Amino acid sequence: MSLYLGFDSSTQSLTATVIEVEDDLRQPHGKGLRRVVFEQSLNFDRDLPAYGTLNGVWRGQDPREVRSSPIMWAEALDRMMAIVSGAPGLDLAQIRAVSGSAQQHGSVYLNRTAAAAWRGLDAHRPLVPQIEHTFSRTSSPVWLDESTSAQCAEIERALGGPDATARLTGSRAYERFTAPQIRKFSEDDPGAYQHTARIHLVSSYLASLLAGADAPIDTGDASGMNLMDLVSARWSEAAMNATAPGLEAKLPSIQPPWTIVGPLSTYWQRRYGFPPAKVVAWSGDNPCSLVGTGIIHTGHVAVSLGTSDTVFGWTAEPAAGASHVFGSPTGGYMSLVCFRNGSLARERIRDAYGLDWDGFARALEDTAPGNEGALMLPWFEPEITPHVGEAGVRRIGLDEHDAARNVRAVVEAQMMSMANHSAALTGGRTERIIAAGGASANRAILQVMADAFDAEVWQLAVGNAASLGAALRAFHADRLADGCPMAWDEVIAGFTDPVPGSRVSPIPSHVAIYADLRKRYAGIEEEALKTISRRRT
Ligand code: XUL
Repeated sequence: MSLYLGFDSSTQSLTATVIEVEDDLRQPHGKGLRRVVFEQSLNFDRDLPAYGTLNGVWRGQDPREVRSSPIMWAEALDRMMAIVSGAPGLDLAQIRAVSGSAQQHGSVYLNRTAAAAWRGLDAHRPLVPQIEHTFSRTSSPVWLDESTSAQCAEIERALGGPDATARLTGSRAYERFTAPQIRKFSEDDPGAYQHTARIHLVSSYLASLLAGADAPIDTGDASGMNLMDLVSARWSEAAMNATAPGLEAKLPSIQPPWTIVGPLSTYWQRRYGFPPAKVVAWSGDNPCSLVGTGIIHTGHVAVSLGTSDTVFGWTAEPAAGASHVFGSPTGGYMSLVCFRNGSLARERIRDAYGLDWDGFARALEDTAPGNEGALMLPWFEPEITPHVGEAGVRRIGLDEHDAARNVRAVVEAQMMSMANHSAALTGGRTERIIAAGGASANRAILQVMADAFDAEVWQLAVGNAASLGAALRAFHADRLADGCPMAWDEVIAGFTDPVPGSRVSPIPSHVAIYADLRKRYAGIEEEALKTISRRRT
């Protein structure tokens, strides 16, 4: 029996998942016992209140600036390792490998003392006091940050425009991506930038803490930076030059997602009794979710309904039209479209009309598909897809006082927008959708999804696809390192099957309504975008 530990350091919480895999190598792979034996989360606002975050982040005077605390993430990791070590029935000695997932794009700025501090951690003292002096910047910009539009424009100009930037790095320059954030930091605080010896992503920073050594950035998370040449999987000279001076020396190396960084450092072994398990490179939450939702072939996509909503799929080649192309942890590419007004927008509507989630679902059930022509553009916050720089909700034929129709309008808008903007991921032939994330428990929402996409929707059995994906990546890398590589189908078997009987099928009469309405929605969206850009120029 082997255990694998996966983490997910997301915007609002840190989750740990432990999977158990029966080691009977006489059994064909995938046939032995496989199960999740531990899953627990720490919520940053609730469980680490001293850091004063709201929904896991700090907002600056300029509301476009959104940051968080790398020290808080470290404290959460320390606390979670203590919790895992004390979990009843978990035989720590059986843990063979550990990996993790982290919110993408966020960056951690370290001074010259960091590497030595990680190497020399004293198991008799907690982690935080030993690392709090290792930062050249004590806050980390995260993916919700929208403050770098000027830097995006400059980087795109230097790289030959948005399309050329997307061809080179997998995405055009986006405000939340790491390169524009690094550029802004180097301009706003050149002294602190100069004193930065290392810039890590959230993923590689936490892997470094576990291994007590400077961890690489994996190809999956590196492709969310606007800095990696997507095809060669190396840092791009041109992108680094377009970003900030002297950057190359500050970046860790890029390595494949199955790289073993080293054993768990003696800090974790002596303090909590962990074995010297392999630390496998961490990756971004989206690449990890691709594995954790079992999306390893084309034609299937996952829709993750979280703080942001994302639609993603696996493609052998970068998909034209995807807003982002990342390296997939399974080889090939992960194409993803990200919508910022996900749970955020659903919660705004729920709260504005004093509903709970049951009331929200009832409102959906009580209203007709198509909402009698009423539409909403749900840009409660600036939107990533389509790019909308300034928040502003638009209601078309929709009475603001009509709670039920506003509920339907926000969900229909989200599903139609996702279906329209993700068509390139499957060439318009989506066979199956795996629904993940908190709101996927709501079958009324899934019915709108099935109808708007004209595809079967299945619910995912596990709670946290990203930390499960991280545990599965640890399993895969461990077998590979031990000379018994496994195909990915075998790695995920028994872990990522959807909930039996959870299928939500599209209803043909509804599909017909949405086929028309999706065109109308696209037209209204296009008109709104024109007024926004006219106002800007
Ligand atoms: C993807 C994105 C988010 C974050 C946070 O590009 O910004 O999905 O990874 O989950």
